[in-house]
Amino acid sequence: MSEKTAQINAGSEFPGRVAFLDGRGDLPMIEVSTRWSNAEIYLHGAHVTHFKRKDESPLLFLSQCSRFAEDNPIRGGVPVIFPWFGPREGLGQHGFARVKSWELKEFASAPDGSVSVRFRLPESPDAAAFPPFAADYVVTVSQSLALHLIITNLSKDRDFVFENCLHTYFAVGDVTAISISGLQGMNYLDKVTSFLEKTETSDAIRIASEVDRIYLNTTGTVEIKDPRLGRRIRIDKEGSASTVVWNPWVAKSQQMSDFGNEEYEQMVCVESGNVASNSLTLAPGASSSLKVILSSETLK
Ligand code: TA6
Repeated sequence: MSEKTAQINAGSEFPGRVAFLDGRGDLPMIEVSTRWSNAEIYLHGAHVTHFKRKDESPLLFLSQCSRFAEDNPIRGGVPVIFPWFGPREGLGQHGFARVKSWELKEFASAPDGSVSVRFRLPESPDAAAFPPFAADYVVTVSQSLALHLIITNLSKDRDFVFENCLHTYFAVGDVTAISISGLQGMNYLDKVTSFLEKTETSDAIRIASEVDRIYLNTTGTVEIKDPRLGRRIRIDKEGSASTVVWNPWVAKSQQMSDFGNEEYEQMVCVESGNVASNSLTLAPGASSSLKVILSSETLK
């Protein structure tokens, strides 16, 4: 496929650029450039794999060992987890949305120069067990990265029960030096200790071993302070009651063939969604909206 570049809003002061390219594994990829930042999004999983502000290092971690192939999830960036989170008897982990090729519906640039790209999950046999639904995903690239997942229950008579999660992999300078705030006092299920329920006592969570926690009933902003890269990452969200914090550490890293053995040192997942006891039930015709805004600033 040749490069097709659409100069959108040619008349506006800050034209945004959207380019259609052959990405890794020859998977179709959209490159978005704005006056502040650039991003890369694969139709495969509607997967944002790269976001970088002009004055900073990349915000998202992408494994050097990631596969870029149909039916395989991409390791890094922002996997879209839907319609279930975690394992499910006889089915793949973390739903099927992340391994499907989404349809590009439209892209547009706002007068300020931010660029939005909308995707729709095509119908698939994998969804047979669920009521009919529509899944739309809008990625907006500007000074920050905004991600908006809209699920609509198209059934006339069945409730739609599902989980969703934007499983963001953040790039960090040294995972042992970062601290995560905004979850103090929240209850969480600790997957490392067989989902034992615990309460977070710290407002500066540190990573010094495998961490895999589902924080429940938490709707607030979470921040990652990264002294090595000299920045604070801010995760604002709407329509999300769960936050998942994950770092595979040493042993799990060695078990993952699409992840480097030392890469755990450069990443942390802080994920926003509705999982476990926070799963959603949509009445016929109803819609849910999960919105996450990822931004960063230099540490003073
Ligand atoms: O979100 C954390 C988690 O559920 C971990 O338990 C770990 O399995 C991670 O997701 C990655 O899952 P994946 O299926 O992408 O290997």
